[in-house]
Amino acid sequence: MPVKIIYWGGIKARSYAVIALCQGAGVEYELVTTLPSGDPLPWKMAGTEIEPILPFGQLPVAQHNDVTIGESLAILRYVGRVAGD
Ligand SMILES: N[C@@H](CCC(=O)N[C@@H](CS)C(=O)NCC(=O)O)C(=O)O
Repeated sequence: MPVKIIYWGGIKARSYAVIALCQGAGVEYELVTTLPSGDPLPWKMAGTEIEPILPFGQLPVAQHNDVTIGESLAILRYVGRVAGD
């Protein structure tokens, strides 16, 4: 099952390192983009339909099997473990 990476569409920003690690380590992933609320900036996740699944109310979030992880550094660590580190 691929690691699902959820992030805003159009920019990579904090999802970039996660995507790069998946690619470099050969971990299958699926990028799922979502739209933030509020235009113009600052974009906020509060009030969006996916807010309930965000552990800390922010993106990126990763989902894999029955695990949902917030915080990009924690996601990197998780992907490292999936890769066998
Ligand atoms: N420390 C967090 C920061 C996450 C963060 O700032 N996410 C921003 C997008 S880059 C966000 O979700 N902003 C919308 C909000 O705060 O509602 C991480 O590294 O994952």
